[in-house]
Amino acid sequence: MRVGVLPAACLALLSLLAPAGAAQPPALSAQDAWIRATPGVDVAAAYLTLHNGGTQVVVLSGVSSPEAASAMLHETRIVNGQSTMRPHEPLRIAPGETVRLAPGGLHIMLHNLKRPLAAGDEVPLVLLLEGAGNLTVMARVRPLDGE
Ligand SMILES: [Cu+2]
Repeated sequence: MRVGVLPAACLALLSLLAPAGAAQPPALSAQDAWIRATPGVDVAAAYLTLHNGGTQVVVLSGVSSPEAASAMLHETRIVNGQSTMRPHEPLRIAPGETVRLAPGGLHIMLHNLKRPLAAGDEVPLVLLLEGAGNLTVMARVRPLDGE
């Protein structure tokens, strides 16, 4: 009797594809997300303030954006008087901690933007939280001479 096998297999597959569900809302909140757009290049840096209002450590394990082919967390450092950037993932945020991503420090680097960004545009940033799903934040594009 092989007849019953296929539907059972399909059901098993469906349950695998179903969302994990029942995930608690992330304790992480994000504020003041903005992007510094530089005309003529297809990379941009995004900044925001993250706050962990929960009782557990939140780990930001990655970032993506539908507007960019790739995105990652970067850290700017001064090495031998020169500003360099390097990947910084994952980012651990302790309970009650506020982490500010700001020019000269941590930032989200967007690579291979799919379109030129103009001041006032809103770009979604998807923060991947380890074991806690995603948090999508809208970042507003500021003009280059803005703050
Ligand atoms: Cu960078």
